[in-house]
Amino acid sequence: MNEATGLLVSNHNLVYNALSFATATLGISFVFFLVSRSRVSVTYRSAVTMSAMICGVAAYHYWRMFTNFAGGSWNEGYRYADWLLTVPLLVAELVVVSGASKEIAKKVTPRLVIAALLMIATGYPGEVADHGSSARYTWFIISFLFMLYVLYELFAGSIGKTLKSQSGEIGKKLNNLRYVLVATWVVYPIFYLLGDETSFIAKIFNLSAEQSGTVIQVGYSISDIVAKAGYGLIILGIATARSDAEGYRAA
Ligand code: RET
Repeated sequence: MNEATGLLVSNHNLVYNALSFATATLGISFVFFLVSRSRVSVTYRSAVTMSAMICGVAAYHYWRMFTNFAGGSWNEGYRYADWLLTVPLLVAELVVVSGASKEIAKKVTPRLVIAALLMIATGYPGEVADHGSSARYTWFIISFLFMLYVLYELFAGSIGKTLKSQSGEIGKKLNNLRYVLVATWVVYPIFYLLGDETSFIAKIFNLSAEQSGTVIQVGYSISDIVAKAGYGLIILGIATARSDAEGYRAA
């Protein structure tokens, strides 16, 4: 048993390593996206800048989480502060590379950003509520509805139609981007549920309170790496392909 965190040593080490790994991966991704900006034309540069911002902000928060955890304290607020800043950027950069007209982008971006903010803001009170409490499930459902709205826009709304209407290599990449977004987003509510040992899903796996606490932290950390750095790579790929197609040659 680790005296500071109350976790079994093996579980403590797993969370410690996941937080450390995420700090390093996101920190180096920040540098990578910064230096990659010149590979794309001015039109798409803001998307790559956003990837750098997302990874930089996240590296800072992971560093805070890692040092806190290593020192025996924990504040879930760091995660949510990180998501509050990064998740709206993730949806905004998708619009930049989507090929949507300026009018559509202007209309849809604020809607997507606000829905993403509300999804995170309403998830937080549930995350810190007592395990098994009705507050935990009520906030879950409210937050989930905002997530469904974002997915609706990406599949059926005007951005969804713009993404679907494009052919060739870029069309294929945009479609992949959309599916990567769905796949990386849906795992968060699943880890939220797994993190409460009284939930039906944690019971299926017979998780103890300690195992639940480990699964949620390791799960969120891995998901963040894929949803931030991995997703950023796909965005960069699309931005590069669009720049090439428009005749841009990097210096
Ligand atoms: C919460 C609370 C429970 C309900 C739902 C949630 C959704 C979280 C999501 C987070 C995405 C984070 C990303 C971070 C990457 O940088 C808040 C866990 C629906 C979708 C993509």
